[in-house]
Amino acid sequence: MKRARSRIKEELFALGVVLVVLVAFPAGLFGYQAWRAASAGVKIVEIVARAPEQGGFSPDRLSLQVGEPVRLRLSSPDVVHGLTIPGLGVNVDEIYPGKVVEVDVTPDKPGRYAFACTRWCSVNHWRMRGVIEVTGGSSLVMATTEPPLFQQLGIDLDATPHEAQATPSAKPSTDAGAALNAKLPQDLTDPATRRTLTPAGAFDDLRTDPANAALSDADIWNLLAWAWMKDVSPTALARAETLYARDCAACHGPDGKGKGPAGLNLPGMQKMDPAMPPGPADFTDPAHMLAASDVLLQGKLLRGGMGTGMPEFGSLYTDEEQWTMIAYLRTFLFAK
Ligand code: HEC
Ligand SMILES: [Cu+2]
Repeated sequence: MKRARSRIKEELFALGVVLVVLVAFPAGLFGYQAWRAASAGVKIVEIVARAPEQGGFSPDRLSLQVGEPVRLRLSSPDVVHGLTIPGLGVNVDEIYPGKVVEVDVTPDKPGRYAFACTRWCSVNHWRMRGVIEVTGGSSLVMATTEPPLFQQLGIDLDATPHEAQATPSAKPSTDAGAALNAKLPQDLTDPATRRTLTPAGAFDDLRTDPANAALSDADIWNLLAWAWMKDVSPTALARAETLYARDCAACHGPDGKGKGPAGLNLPGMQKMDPAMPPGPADFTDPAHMLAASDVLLQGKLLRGGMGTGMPEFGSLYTDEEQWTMIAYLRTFLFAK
């Protein structure tokens, strides 16, 4: 009898343990989360990140209020994703399947903030984008954005691609250009003007100038490499290199030759004008790249290759990041 009773006691105890594990503990956790959220007055927003074929981010459109604290709870049911919301300073490198990552944000300005996945989660990764619409506050602080340079200058991004006539026989070198100690014309020293010029056009101008008679063609190319790269800080360039690996290499290739795995069979490529390149641009092709101004390249980066599958990066990169990215693209042709 006594024995049986202690058995019952043991069983009751075990049942108690099971109940605590099954009910009380999760309830406590849940309650804790809710309490924590409520205590901070934080609005919880769940965002599930799935590979684009499975729907990408859901939701991919969010509406938030200026000054409203929000806790984003990010999760993934499939593979590792990342999240960047550049306008709100949010960067999450890893959203592991089965784990929840929390980030707190309080938008302080109204506007449209693009967000994107930062990991090559599938060949369609570059489609994985979303937008946060922030309203409220004073509409006076709404950022007034100037139209991009290519629009101000009336440059047609889709004009027939031109090819440079003269191209360097070896990779121009910035160091060799600097070592020449030559005086650059004003339009090459002023970044705003230089961005509107093509390296090939600048070559023709310098070559026909009698003042440069003593310089070889290679010297002039070296001088131009230096003119294009001298104002770019190594730190900014290193940042662009990271962004390139994250956002561009899958299509344009780590070596810039345009043969990245995600660049093959892009939707819309077949339907493209036969005059267009058959895939992502080859940044190592001198005839093509030296005939493009920085403004043109930035324009394409801002707008994306319509119908070609190249996404736009205007909403993800700051102005400075855009220009240093273009400078980084030049390093595929201009060596140290
Ligand atoms: C999904 C694939 C894809 C991704 C990702 C991608 N591109 Fe492209 N890109 C293309 C394709 C395709 C073209 C060619 C069509 C065109 O010229 O518009 C192109 C063209 C360009 C051009 C125009 C070149 C020219 O000579 O006209 C630039 C500049 C460029 N990409 C830069 C970038 C940068 C920088 C990134 C990363 C931030 C990037 N691209 C990411 C597919 C991609
Ligand atoms: Cu992704």
